Amino acid sequence: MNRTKDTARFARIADKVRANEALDADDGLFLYTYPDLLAVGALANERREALHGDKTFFNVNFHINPTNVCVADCKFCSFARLEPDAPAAYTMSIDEVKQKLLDRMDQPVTEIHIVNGLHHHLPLDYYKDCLRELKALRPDIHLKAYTAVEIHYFAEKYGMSYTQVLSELKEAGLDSMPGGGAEIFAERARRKLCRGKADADEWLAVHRAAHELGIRTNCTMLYGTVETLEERIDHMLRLRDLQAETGGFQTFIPLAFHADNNSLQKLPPPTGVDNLRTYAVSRLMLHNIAHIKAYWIMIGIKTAQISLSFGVDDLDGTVQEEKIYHMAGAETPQALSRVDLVRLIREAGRVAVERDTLYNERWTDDGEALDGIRIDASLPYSTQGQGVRLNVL
Ligand code: V47
Repeated sequence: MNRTKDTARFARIADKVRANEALDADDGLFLYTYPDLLAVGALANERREALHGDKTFFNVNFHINPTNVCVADCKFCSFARLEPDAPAAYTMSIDEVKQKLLDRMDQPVTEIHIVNGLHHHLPLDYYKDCLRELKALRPDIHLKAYTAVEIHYFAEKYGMSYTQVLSELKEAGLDSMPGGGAEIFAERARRKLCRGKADADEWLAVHRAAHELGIRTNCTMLYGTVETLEERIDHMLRLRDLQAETGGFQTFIPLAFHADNNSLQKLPPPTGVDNLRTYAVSRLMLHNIAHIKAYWIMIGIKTAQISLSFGVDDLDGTVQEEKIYHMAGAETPQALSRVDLVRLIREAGRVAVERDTLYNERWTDDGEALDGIRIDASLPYSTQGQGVRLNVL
């Protein structure tokens, strides 16, 4: 390796980043293989600070997965059950879905994240009723619901266009969409991972249709399975192209593969270096997407905290009742309180900002108390409200 030449190439890329120019695929691959991880991280951090300063966003949310019954046999998935009567398959009634919110009516929740398996038989009304009934209970709550893969499935199953499905769901209460189901766009890898479900063009077309209806969406990339670095960069570039067209993506969330209880169990998990580098490269490649989120549930609290110096500006939220990753072996807690999140962010030298789903700022850490609770940075986080004190969410 020619170090002098490499340093000069890195400096040229840094100039492009500082001028907010789009990096190309070769630049992305270079950043993925450049030996000085901290230099790549520092460049991503520079970009993060140019966009957001020290602000680090989180929200108060929880997840509902109304059914895990799914026709798709994705090799990386530990959550789905392929038949409605398979062991551990479940489908909640609308009343059970409502109960999830009724159990939390005293919490300052601003968002519910709703994702399902692709159920064989449920009518579209089931998905609309979920939204309608939750909105009836808490009209102010933001419903971030249904992935592009679900919308594509509904469109095929009920003979509707993406726009028709999305319009009906919007009318029933859908406010925005999560970024799941993107996996990795490259056809070669997708065939091995999730043959038969929405392909890259279909996933992107659903998001385009959502953006045209004014529905903001997130985007993700599942990494650490069978994909190459070239395929990761290709994935980012396809997202960047759609963003240039519509501007509808809010945040990009790299998702590190978890191998327990699925058919890819033999794969080693992504390393700490790979995780941090992927956050940094994402920040640098996706210059037109405002936020990079580290989903602490999946990456672990420790790496999530460090990622705040590698391009990340968002830690998702309190979460509560996560199933998809915990069934795949995630060892993180089921929830973090607001106090925990603020302390983790403060300790990383950043300023915690509680946001709503659309990144309107609701509360900014001024070093003082949060809702009357003194945030004590000298206590280990587990002592101060780690999921057990959900009343202080
Ligand atoms: O689409 C499933 C991934 C996604 C595994 O939009 C796995 O705010 C790793 O999209 N190992 C669902 N990854 C989660 C998701 C998400 C999460 C948090 C916030 C948002 C948002 C979106 O999780 C799936 C798939 O790509 N996934 N199984 C696994 N074993």
